[in-house]
Amino acid sequence: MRTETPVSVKLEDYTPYPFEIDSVSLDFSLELEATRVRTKMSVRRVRPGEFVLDGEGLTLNDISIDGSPLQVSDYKIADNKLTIADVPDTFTLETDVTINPKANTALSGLYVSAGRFCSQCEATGFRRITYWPDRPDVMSRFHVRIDADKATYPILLSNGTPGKAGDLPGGRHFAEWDDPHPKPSYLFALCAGDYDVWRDSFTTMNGDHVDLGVYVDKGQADRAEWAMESLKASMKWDEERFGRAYDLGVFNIVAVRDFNFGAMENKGLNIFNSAYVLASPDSATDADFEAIESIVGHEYFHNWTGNRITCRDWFQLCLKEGLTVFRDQEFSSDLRSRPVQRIKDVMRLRARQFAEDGGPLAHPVRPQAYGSIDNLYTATVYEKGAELIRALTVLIGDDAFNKGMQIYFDEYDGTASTIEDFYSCFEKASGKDLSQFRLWYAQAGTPEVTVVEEWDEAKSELTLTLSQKTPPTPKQDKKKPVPIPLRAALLDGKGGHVEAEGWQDGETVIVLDKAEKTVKVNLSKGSARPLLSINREFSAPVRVRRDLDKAGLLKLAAAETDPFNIWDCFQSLAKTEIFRLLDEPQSPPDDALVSAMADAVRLNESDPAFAALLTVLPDVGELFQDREPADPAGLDSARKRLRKAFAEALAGDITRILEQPSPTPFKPSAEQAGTRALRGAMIGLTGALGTPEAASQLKSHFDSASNMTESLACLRSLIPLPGKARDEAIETFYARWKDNPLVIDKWFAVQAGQGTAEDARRLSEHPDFDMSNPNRVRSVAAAFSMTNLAAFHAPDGKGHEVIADIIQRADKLNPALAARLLTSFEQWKKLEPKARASAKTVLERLQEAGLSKNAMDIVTRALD
Ligand code: 0A1
Ligand code: ZN
Repeated sequence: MRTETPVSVKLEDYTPYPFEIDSVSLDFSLELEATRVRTKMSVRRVRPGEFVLDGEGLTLNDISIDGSPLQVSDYKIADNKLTIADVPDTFTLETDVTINPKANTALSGLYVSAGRFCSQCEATGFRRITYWPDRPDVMSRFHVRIDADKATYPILLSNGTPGKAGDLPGGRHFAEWDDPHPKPSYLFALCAGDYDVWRDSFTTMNGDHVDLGVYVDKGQADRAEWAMESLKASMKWDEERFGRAYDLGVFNIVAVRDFNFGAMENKGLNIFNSAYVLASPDSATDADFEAIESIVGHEYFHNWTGNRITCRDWFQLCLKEGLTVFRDQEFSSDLRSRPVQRIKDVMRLRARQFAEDGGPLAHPVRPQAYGSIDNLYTATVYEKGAELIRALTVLIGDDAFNKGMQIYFDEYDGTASTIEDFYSCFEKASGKDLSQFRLWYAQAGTPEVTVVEEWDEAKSELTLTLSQKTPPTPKQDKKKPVPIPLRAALLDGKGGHVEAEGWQDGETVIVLDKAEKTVKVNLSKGSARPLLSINREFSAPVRVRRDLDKAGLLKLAAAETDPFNIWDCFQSLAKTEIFRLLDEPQSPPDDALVSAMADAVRLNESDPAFAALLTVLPDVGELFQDREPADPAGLDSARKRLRKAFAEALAGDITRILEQPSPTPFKPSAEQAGTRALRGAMIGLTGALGTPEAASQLKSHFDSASNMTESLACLRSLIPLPGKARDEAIETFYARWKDNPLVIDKWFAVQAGQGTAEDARRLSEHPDFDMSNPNRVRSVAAAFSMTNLAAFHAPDGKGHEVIADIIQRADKLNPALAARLLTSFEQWKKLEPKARASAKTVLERLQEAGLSKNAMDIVTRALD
C-alpha cells in the first residue's frame, strides 16, 4: 500500500526563484493515452541558485539547452524534481514529455472527462503536464499550440486569445492561443473536444469588445443561458463597484462533469464543475441558480484578485480566496437581498468554518506550515478569509477600504503578492497601523466575546464590559487579543434607536482590541434603559456570549432593527430550547417560544426569503459545537420535536401559503426565488408534522410541482416518512430524471442525507454510483457524513464504517476527493464515548491501511 507521510512546507523557508522565464511555448499533440508536450522556455538568471523544475509522472523523451541535447549525466531526476547542474545565465530550454491523460483519475493535470480533454492546474497540477517551476511566483507569457484529431476534438481551447488555426494531414487540425498577460502555471488551462456553445458578447467600460462563450455537452447549450447572464452581470459589477474591466478579447467557460471543486479561474478560460453551469427551470433549484451566479462571479472576480495580482506562495492563498469570496458575497448582496445573503453566509461560516476552527484540523487563515497544499482549500482560508476583509471594512470604514483596494490594484498589478503587501495598502489609505489586525491571520480558533451590561439609572449610563478569549487550537495554546470591530446600536424597543454621547443615530462601532475593555455609554438624563444590539450584521467572526435569558432574548428580538440579529436571536432561542429538550426528554416544547417563532415568520411574510430563513433551526452540526460530549442522535431528535411543534403552530399558514399558486412563468429572479423559498420552507414543515395526511399532501404537491425547487423539497420531506407515497416519489423522480446526472446527484443526496448507514451503503452500491465522478461520490458520501450527523455518528459505528470504505476506494483514484471526505471526521473528539471510540478505530484502521499523501495528512492531523 502507498503510505506517504507528508513533509511539512514552511512559510519561513520561502526563497525567491533564482530564474525568470519571460515566455514559454507549449506544444500539445493530444492523444488519450500518450499526449506529447513539447515545451520551450526562455530562461534568465536573476539571482544565485540551482535550476530546478517540478515534474510528476512524466516520461521524458528529449531535453536540450540552446538546441544541444543534454546527456543523462547533465541532469538529475529525483523526488519529482529535475535539476540541471550547470546552466548559462540566459538560455532556451526545450523538453519533450509524454503523459497519459486517460489514466489520470486524480483530476489534477491533464485528464479526460466524457471523452474530452480538460486540465486542472491549481495548485500543483501543471507539473503533471510538463517540467516547470510550478510555483505561483514564477510568471510567464504563455503561447500554446494544440493539435488533435479534428473529428473527435473539433474545438481546441486555451488561455488568452486565439491565433492561427488550420488542418493537418491525417484528419488532424491545430489551434494556437496567446496569453499576453504573464501568469503562474496554476492558471494554465486546456480543453479539447466536441461541445455546444452559448455565445454572447460584452463591451467593457473602456469600449473594448469581448467575445463570451459557455461550452457545454452537446444538446445542452440552452442550459448555459443563466451562466452567461451571470457572467455579464459579474463583468458589469466589477466595473461599477471596483473600477475593474476585463482585459482580453475572449472569455470562455467550459463545463465538465468530473471536477474536484466548484470551478477554476484559469486566465480567460474558466473551467467549471457542470453543476455550477447547467441550469434549466425544470431541472435546477433556486439554490442552483443562486450558486451559479455566485460561482461565475467568484471565478470572474479572480481575474483581478488572483490572476492580475496573484500569490507569492501558497501560504498567501487567502489573499486571493478570502478577498474573492468577499467580492462574490458583495456581488450577490447587490443583486439580491443584503440581509438574506448575510444570513446565508453566516450559516455557512458557522456550519463549516466554526466547526473546523474548533477541531483538530483548525489552522490560521494564513498558516505557517502545511503538509499537503490540496488540503489548504478550506473553509478557514475561504470563509474566514472573507470575514476578515469584511471586518476590515468595518474597522477602517468603506471609504478607506475602497481607497485601499485602488492602491492595491495600482501598486501590485502584475505581481505575486503577500498579505503584508495587501495590508500596506489599507494602512496607507486609512492612516492606521494594522499590525494587530494581521494577528487574525496568524491565530486559529474562533474568538469568544463576552458582553456584560450594567445600567446606572441615576446617571443614565450604560457600562459595557467586553472581553475576548480565543480557545487553544493545535500547536497554538496561547492567543493574543485581536481587534474585534463590533457594530452596536441602542434600541428603544419601539423599532427605533436611542441617542448616546458619541454615537450616531444610536449606532457605533466598538473595537474590542484588548483582552477586556470597558465602554461607558452616556444617555440623556432620564432615559429609559436601552437594549443593546451588538455584532450587528455579524460585523466580526466571533461567538458572542451574553447574559440574556429567554425573556430577554425575546424582548431583544422584538426590538431589533438589524435583520441579521433578529434571525440570530431566534437561532439562540431555538438552540437553548433544543438543549433543554435534550436534557428533559419528557418535557414538551415551550408553547410561548414556539408561538413567538411562528409570529416572527408571519410578521415577515412580506419578505418571504427572510421569513423562510426564520423557519430554519440550527442544524445538528452547529448544535454539536456547543455540547461536549455530543450526542448527535439525541440532538437530532430534540431538534425534530421542536420543529414538529413549530410546524403545528404554523399549520394554518402552511396550508394558506401552499394553496397559493407557485409563480409562473418560472424566472430565476430573487423575487420569485424568495416566494419559492417560503413555499419550500412550508413544504419542509409539512414533513415535520410527520402525519399520514402530511405524507399524502406532500405526494400530491410533488406530483403537481412545476419546478425543481418544490419538487425536490417535497421529495426531501417525504424521505423520512416511510410508506407508499415516499416510495413512489423516489421511483418517479428517478424515472423522470435518470438521464440528467446533476438531478440524479440530488436524488442520491436527499436519500443519503436523511437515511441510515445501510441506506448509504445501498446507495453506494447502486448501478448509477460512480466512484470516478466526484459529484456522484459526494452526493452519497458527503451528503451522509456532513449533513446527516445522527446517522453518520451513530454509536454502533456503522456510519463511520460505510464512509471509511468509500474513502478507501476513492483514495486509490482521487486523493484530493478522499482527503476532503475525511474531514467529516473532524469533530470526532467531541462525540459521546461510543461514537468517539468507533471514529478513532476507523481513523486508525485507515492510517494503518495506507493512504495517499493528501488523505494521510488529514488522518494524521485528526488523530493528533
Ligand atoms: N481557485 C478555485 C478553487 C480550486 C482549487 C483547487 C482546485 O483543484 C485542486 C480547483 C479549484 C476557486 O477558488 O474557485
Ligand atoms: Zn477562488
